Amino acid sequence: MGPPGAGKGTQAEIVAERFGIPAISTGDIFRANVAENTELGIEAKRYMDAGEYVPDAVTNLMVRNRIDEEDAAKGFLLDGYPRTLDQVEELDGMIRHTGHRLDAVVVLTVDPGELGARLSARAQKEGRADDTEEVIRRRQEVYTEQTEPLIDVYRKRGLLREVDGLGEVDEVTERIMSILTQVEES
Ligand code: B4P
Repeated sequence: MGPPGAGKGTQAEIVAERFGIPAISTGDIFRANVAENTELGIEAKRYMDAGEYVPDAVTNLMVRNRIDEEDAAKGFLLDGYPRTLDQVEELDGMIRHTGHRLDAVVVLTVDPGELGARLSARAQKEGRADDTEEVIRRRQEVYTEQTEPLIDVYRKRGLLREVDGLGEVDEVTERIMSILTQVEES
């Protein structure tokens, strides 16, 4: 978890590879569908371009199908999911069904000024439609309203691991790895 631009996607890919499990990024799946112009992509694009979350029903079904795939049987890392309280409950139900359990919830914390700079840089590099100044502001608001409350939910469950997301990508990775290695050993 973490606000837009915290580096979730960047870290998720590296960390999942180290553990030999798939990184399941809802943002990436939506973007792939947008690129292929699928029905899901057409629906998701309307929300993403406005900085809003894609409706829970659509997102939950997509994740449910994805974690049922064979490569996720031994475990997976979720990037950008859950983002709402409804998604938290749905995920609980999904993993009860598959027999997985949540080992840890990593939150990347980054100063808001740095987030803006990162997303503007990404806008220039990748040209993402949701990286304009106005949409970035809306995404930050949506995160505060809908996703920040999840931090307390997972803290109460004893699963939360807060990681400083400032610094070089490698430094952040090592911070995450050292925490997750302790979780794995306990
Ligand atoms: P995401 O794709 O999850 O996008 P994000 O929050 O903007 O990015 P992230 O934090 O992963 O940042 P990144 O690593 O790229 O979601 C996009 C949209 O999809 C959402 O707004 C929503 O509409 C929809 N969506 C996704 N999941 C959903 C859900 N569960 N429910 C409903 N809707 C959903 O890093 C950002 C930039 O920083 C990159 O350019 C990177 O190179 C740079 N960076 C990373 N680490 C750095 C570091 N340490 N130092 C300097 N720069 C760094």
